[in-house]
Amino acid sequence: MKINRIRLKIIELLNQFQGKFISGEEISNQLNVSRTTISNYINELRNLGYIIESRTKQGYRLVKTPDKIIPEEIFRGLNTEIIGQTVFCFDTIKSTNEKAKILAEEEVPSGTLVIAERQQEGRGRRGKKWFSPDGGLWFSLILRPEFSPEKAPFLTIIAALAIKKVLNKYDIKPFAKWPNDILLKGKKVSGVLTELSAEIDQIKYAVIGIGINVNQKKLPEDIKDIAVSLKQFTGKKTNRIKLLQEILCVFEKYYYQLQENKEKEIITMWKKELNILNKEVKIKANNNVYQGKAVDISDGGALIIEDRKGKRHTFWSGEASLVKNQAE
Ligand code: BT5
Repeated sequence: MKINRIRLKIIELLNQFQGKFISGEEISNQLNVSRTTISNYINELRNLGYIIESRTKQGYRLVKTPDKIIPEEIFRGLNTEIIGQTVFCFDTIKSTNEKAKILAEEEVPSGTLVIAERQQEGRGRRGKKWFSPDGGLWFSLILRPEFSPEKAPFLTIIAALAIKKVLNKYDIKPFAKWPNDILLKGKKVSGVLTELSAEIDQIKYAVIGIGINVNQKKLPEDIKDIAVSLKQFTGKKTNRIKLLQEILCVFEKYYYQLQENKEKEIITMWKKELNILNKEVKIKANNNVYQGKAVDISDGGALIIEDRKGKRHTFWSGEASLVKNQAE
């Protein structure tokens, strides 16, 4: 489903008249389309889950907007220039990252958002499974950055920063273990998967996949001990559309900074948000386990740890865990 101009305008008008009736005639005049077309669109909206009351002579009244991923709802109130301005919404999809890669080959604009209610084959890093049932946010952004591939690690970092900053604003203080690992009380609430199509000196496109457990009351058996949703953590339901819009907006701000070569600023922010910094960690990478203190972020965005002998190791990715007796 893509944004439809008439559907968008009708939704906007119904919202403008919040709680009041708006006549079919007025909608049809404003949109310059027939009453029958309006009536068809109203029925389509009802099928999508909108509750719209209709009364003879008075017209239509919006009673309830569904808690659904609908492109026009994402677009309304989205305060960005490029990120999310083109949207592809799906009910069920294998993986938004996979779909985004196909779309990226088809020349869709940079900033395109691919989002689904549920994924059947959601993926984590290195072929790991990402459970994506109803109630979460599962989306991918297609980007066509003009910078060189060596700056790509920052894309994961700014995604993690955006998620974390927005959750901080919601008074949920997550723990960033690694850019792809955002935790609440030691359980994973969100993950990021960045995939790249690049030549040596040029990125053709990047796909940033973001998964957030939001309103699920229960999580699948396989992950229930290691994962958590915002609903389970706060006890409250979160407006997914609003959360998404805020993340996209903050992400865009950082993305522009990256385009303007302001990596230093990003590193400074990341150092404040990366909660394993200055802690004793174990890093599993390349079939080895390294232990040491997470001491710094390199200019390129990698994690630096210092082992007991004072030797420094640089990690671009891996599995991080805190050495026991340190709070997550
Ligand atoms: C990640 O991988 O954390 C990246 C997750 C990216 C998911 C998004 S959803 C939209 C887009 N489309 C996709 O197909 N993927 C992206 P990684 O760090 O490798 O973590 C994977 C591990 O997290 C799994 O092995 C499980 O242990 C755990 N896991 C799986 N599903 C989870 C969930 N819903 N919540 C928390 N943890 C989960």
